[in-house]
Amino acid sequence: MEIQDLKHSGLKKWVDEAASLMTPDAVEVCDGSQEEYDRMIKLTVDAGLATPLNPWLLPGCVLFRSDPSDVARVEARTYIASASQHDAGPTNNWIDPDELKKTMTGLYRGCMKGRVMYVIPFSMGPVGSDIAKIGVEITDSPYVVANMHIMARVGVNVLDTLGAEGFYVPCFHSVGKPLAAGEQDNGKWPCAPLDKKYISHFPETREIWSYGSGYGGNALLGKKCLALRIASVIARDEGWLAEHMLILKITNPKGEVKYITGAFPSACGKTNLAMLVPTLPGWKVETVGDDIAWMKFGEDGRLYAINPEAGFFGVAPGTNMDSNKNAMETIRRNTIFTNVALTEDKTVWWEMIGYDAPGKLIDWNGNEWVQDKGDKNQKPAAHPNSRFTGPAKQCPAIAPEWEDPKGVPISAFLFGGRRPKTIPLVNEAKNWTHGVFMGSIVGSEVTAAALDVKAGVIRRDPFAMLPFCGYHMGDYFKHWLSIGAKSAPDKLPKIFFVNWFRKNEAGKFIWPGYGENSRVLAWIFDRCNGVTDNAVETAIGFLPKIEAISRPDGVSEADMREILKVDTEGWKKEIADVRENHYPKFGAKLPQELYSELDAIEKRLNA
Ligand code: OXD
Ligand code: MN
Repeated sequence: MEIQDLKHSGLKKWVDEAASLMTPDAVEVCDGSQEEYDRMIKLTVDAGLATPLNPWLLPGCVLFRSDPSDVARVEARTYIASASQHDAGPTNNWIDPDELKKTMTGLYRGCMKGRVMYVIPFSMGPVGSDIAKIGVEITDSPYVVANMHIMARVGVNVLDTLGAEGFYVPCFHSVGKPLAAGEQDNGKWPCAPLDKKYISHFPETREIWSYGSGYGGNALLGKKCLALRIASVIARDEGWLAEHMLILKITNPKGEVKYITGAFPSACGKTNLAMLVPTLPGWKVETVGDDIAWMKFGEDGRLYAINPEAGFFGVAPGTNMDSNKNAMETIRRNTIFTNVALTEDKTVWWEMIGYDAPGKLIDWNGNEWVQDKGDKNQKPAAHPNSRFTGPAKQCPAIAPEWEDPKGVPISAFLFGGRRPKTIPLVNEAKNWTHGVFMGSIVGSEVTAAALDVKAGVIRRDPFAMLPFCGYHMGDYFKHWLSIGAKSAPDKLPKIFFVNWFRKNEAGKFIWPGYGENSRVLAWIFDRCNGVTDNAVETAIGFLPKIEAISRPDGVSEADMREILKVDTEGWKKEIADVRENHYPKFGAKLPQELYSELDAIEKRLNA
């Protein structure tokens, strides 16, 4: 399809202007077809950027190795360029939008020389759903086109839905590496140096401008940029929720169904929870989404959620048949792997895949790598943030209604993080405001290996949205409180705090996690079903009675008492930390209701 075939005059003008600024050799409007996907992959293989994998063992799969400077989201180069700095808040990077556009226009000038400009019309959410939104990404990366085919709904039907005047989020993307006459990528992942990378959001005008990175959330602009940072602003303005949440469907032995969403900071097992295989007999968990949920009120006053994405962009290391069988089965075909290791028979390997490295590998840097279990300092073969991009429809646990345009009615919200101490296995909020308080103090333990901070430090990541909220987090808390006022308490989801990561004195996990978490989900299910004799009311919320959660092998009654008690001293420290270090960050925008919750819990703990 050509530019002149575009029926939306605003879109056509925008594409024309982008082409004059970025001066690509050609412009192509993407149609989302299999032919197009195959052509994109062939282009990258021919450019030496991709390796086709073994067609017998991993049909339709391909491996990319990115540049070592381009392996993850770059939060330090991510900007919320609202008109006023105050609106971006203290937790976002800010540059004046006019100044930022000037700088980036300079970078964009001529940036696609020697390349093709692809125009990708995409829908986040089932095409035509009232909750879905349309975006159009302009990119010079065939890798991005192929990934967007999997992660979003791409194609002509999106343009038909957009019509001549519909609303879309314009998204610019360039890898920032023009090619001179005759020059080719020749096996070198194209990107710009770190200090030239920009992942910019203009919340008032709903625009995204990305430059210099070809990787993940920096480049697949439907995901974190549109579905979270820009959508969170639209949701605030329109009275709905755009959240960093998985969506799961759970069915009890009687065949009753509930839908639950959950927000956990990155690397706390959201994808694993969304695809969990229950150990509790008779229970079933199915997947609706693993990373993002958009929720709007239905006419019945309940919140309905859709998964705006169409694929999973999951972290490979640690994914194995025990931790996530459904993910492993999803990625057996038609999957793009990035920065994992390559085996001699052209399959993939990563740390904690469940078996030793089979022979000589090529690591994510393209070097030969032989596993040496004696060498504790051996560099990993797969980058710790190496990824698979796999189609959601290939997941054996995908719920049949995952693409229902109406969404699914949500009964519970879970919040959680890695907390070795204090926070119990599960705790139900007393009411909506108390639940918002719990979401606002979400934190997770970081390890010294991952970040340059002391091991054991808890990093607060409210609602798991810290890197993804497109406006001031104090206003975001206020928005959550206002959502609670829009419906009757019995229509709103109940709110729970969960913690699979409690450790004993010896530093060992007390709770086995993974499929055993179904025992906790069963208790949550019953609470949502109106069961009341399975809980006790405490200073911090409703805790399960000890016998209300059945014990997995290896967990003693004393263990259960430990992880289901109110650790009064620990909670007093928690409250003090929130009061002294966390809430003051948000200044006058921190809603008074949350300080009142803090006072009330403190009073109850001291009673
Ligand atoms: C992700 C993240 O990639 O949260 O989903 O970092
Ligand atoms: Mn995420």
